[in-house]
Amino acid sequence: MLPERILILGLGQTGLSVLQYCLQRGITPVVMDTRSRPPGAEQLPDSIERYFGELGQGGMPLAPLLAAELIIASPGVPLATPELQQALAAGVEIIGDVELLVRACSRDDKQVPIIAITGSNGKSTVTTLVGEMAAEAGIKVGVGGNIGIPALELLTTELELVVLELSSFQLETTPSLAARAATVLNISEDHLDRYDSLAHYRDTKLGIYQSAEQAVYNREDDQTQVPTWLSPSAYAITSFGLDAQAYGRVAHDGQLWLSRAGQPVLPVADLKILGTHNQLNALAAMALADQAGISETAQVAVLRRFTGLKHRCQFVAEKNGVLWVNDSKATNVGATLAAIDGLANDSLASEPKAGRLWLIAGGQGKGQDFSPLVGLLNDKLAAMVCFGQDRAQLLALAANTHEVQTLDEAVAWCAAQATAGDTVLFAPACASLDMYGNYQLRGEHFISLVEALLVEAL
Ligand code: UMA
Ligand code: ADP
Repeated sequence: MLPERILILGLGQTGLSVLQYCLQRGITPVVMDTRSRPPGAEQLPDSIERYFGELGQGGMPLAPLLAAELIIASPGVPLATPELQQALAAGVEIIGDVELLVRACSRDDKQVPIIAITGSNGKSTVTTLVGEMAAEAGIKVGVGGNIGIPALELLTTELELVVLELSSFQLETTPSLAARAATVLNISEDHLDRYDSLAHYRDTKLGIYQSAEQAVYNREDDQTQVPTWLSPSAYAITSFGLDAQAYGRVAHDGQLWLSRAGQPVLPVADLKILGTHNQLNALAAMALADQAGISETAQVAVLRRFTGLKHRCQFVAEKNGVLWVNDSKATNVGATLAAIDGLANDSLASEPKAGRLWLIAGGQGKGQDFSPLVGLLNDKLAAMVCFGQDRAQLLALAANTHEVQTLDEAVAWCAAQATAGDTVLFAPACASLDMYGNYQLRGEHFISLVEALLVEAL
């Protein structure tokens, strides 16, 4: 049951979905957003009381927050915001949209199991794989969350399974999550502009295991294990990794296979997604799918055909023997490292690549430590071309860096340097928001620049 006095904090995609949810239940909420023209404002009925723009000391007016019984906060608004802390201290409940979905999925008369996926990288890939596996098995599945579909849009009367990609932001405001199976895929630096330390960011992600029936961790990354403060003995725990245990890999018939409990399931060579990080993604998806009762036949069918999501190590073109790859979704250093590892096992090119690798990087660094890129600059990269807001931090890493102002200049510079056999990888290790609306628009821009090179060549 929802209370009468609800305040939706943050409009945008999430706020709009919460608004619909409230209106459908006969409740007229108040809406607040610190942006003076938040996306979706034009869709608000005139009858809705609203507070837009930076009205209070820290951007939010306190009185409407304190007048609410329940605040439903968008993921872009940190729970640590002082006004929200004051509201909490005054006894106001604060939750997110995912919490509302979780409550709707755990009604006495209808329980819908939830598969919950977080991690620094690979979330969308694994979420999509599990969703497609469920659909292949004939299960009525809703797939959403941070992947770009607000959680409440998944609610239908026929729903049999929910697969949720959850960000650390969403986990901050989802206290009742009790997933059928939950995983933390990996932890590497990200969002340090919102969290005061890597430990704080990691612990927020580990909260996904809270009350899960099955925890699924990554044997290659100790930071993903169920921590002592969550009492690991209370959980059924399994794991995925590159050795032969649990969900892993075994040699069989002269090839390497993905395996379950040492039994071969699918030759690694049959996967169309590249790199060891994607083998880990596939294994995580198998572990989660098993918990959702999805048959091995359905799992294998999807793993055999899945070619990957757009903007993740996506082949764009091969021009004059130079391979151009769009990995705009590499918004942190961990993803960029994985992309380069994936290209080392490259089967995108028509010929095996022995040439040089040129990396285009830059954007908003989100407080990350870029030093893990130094080893690459020394050993694997011909050069890194740096653009965007935090390019100075990247340029300072090594001598083989080159400064440009825009992505247009970066592509033109690489086109002038690269010769047959080389690869140009756009894996920025940064968020796009300094210059683009989102990573998709940034990736589309890169693709259009590469396509323009092809036209010039005609
Ligand atoms: N904002 C304000 N003032 C407000 C409210 C929001 O300035 O009062 C800002 C936020 O700081 C942020 C932007 O507005 O910069 C958008 O925030 P939002 O909470 O309104 O976002 P939505 O449009 O509702 O989209 C959110 C997720 N966005 C964020 O977590 C920032 C989307 O994830 C998610 O797909 C969507 O809900 C549906 O669930 C995006 C994302 O960048 C893709 N996620 C981060 C990531 O993947 O790294 C966590
Ligand atoms: P997320 O939803 O967590 O951002 P995606 O599946 O969209 O994850 O992939 C984002 C980026 O991370 C891409 O650049 C991709 O190449 C890289 N990536 C995917 N899976 C992994 C993984 N398991 N470990 C490290 N990087 C990964």
